Amino acid sequence: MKPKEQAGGQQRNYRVALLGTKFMGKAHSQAYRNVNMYFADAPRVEQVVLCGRNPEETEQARDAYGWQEASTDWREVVTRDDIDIVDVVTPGHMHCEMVLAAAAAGKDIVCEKPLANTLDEAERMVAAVEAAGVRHLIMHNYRRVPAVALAKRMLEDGRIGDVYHFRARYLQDWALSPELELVWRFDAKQAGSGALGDLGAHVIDLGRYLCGEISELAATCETFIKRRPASAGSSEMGDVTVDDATALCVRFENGAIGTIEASRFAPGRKNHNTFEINGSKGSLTFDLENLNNLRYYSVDDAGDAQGFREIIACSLGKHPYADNWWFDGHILGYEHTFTHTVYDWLQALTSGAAVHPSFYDGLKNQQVLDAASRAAESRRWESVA
Ligand code: SOE
Repeated sequence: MKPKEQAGGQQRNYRVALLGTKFMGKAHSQAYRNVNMYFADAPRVEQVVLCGRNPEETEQARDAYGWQEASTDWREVVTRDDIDIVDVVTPGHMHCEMVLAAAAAGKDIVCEKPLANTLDEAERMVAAVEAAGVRHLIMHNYRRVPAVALAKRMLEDGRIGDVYHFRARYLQDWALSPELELVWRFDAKQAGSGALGDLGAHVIDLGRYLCGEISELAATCETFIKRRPASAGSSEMGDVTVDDATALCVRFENGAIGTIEASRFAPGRKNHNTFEINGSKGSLTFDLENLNNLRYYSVDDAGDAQGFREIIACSLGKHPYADNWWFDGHILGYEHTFTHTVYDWLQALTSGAAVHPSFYDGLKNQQVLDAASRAAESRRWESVA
């Protein structure tokens, strides 16, 4: 659906409804709020309505995040004529129903990762947006860390040569305490999976984005704390029904091989999304906990100066998105990646250019997640297709 036209056919604005108010609601809200301040050529964004479950909490979030209206009725909101974009940031078990409703209403759609809780849901979501002819984006924001976008550019320029390895880990440690209650992320009905879908989906997307499609994999997973308090401080216990950690061995269609790990049980690793790519002409390493930097090794560096270079990827005129922020070395953060993604999304909506990552990427990601679950069960190599 095209936004309201301004006299003379100019693009007027994109009116957004955001479904979800928690962590991702805040991250996406700041992107809509900031994109026009930092990206002068971005189409105008109007934060029209924020949807949540609890009226008081949703009203507080509306006020804090800068939305015009608050609602607890997402079904009504997605049908409104004054909404162009629906952005779904709720827990995974709500993604499918919300996306199907927004697609039926002809809205362009953003959805948080992973796309769905099951492969079947992901397939239905892709079919729905295709039938509706709407545009769609999955918020794999780490593609638009400037250092990651630089890695992509260097790979495309051939500076790393033929890729041999993609070695990635996404490690956190917030689930270590057995006292932590059964939040929704420990419930397969709400989250689909645990570390695999929450963290693994990110590194799978980076692997696909930087190295190509994954053809087959072996997997193992573990739930280290199998029962947790049903609610904070409760003596009643309940079952954890998702993985606390998953490890994959993967083969790419282009012949590269790799390992992918996702864990919430790595003490000291707070948001350690890291990869290393080794190729015929060099290597790249990245660590989200040091997200402005990309480390690069070139086989062409001669003599006693050979070694990994530390690139601070936020220099004007050199690095992706850098010209829209500050001067060289005035580093960026986690939230900027959402603003970059929203900017590129709005530009694509306006120009009609391809969006990445789209729900097609989300479906491919879901196929890898599904293969990983099958492989962990079968203890055999499983093909992804
Ligand atoms: C998990 O703690 C989490 O919030 C993920 O769900 C997000 O996708 C990631 O960006 C940060 O960590």
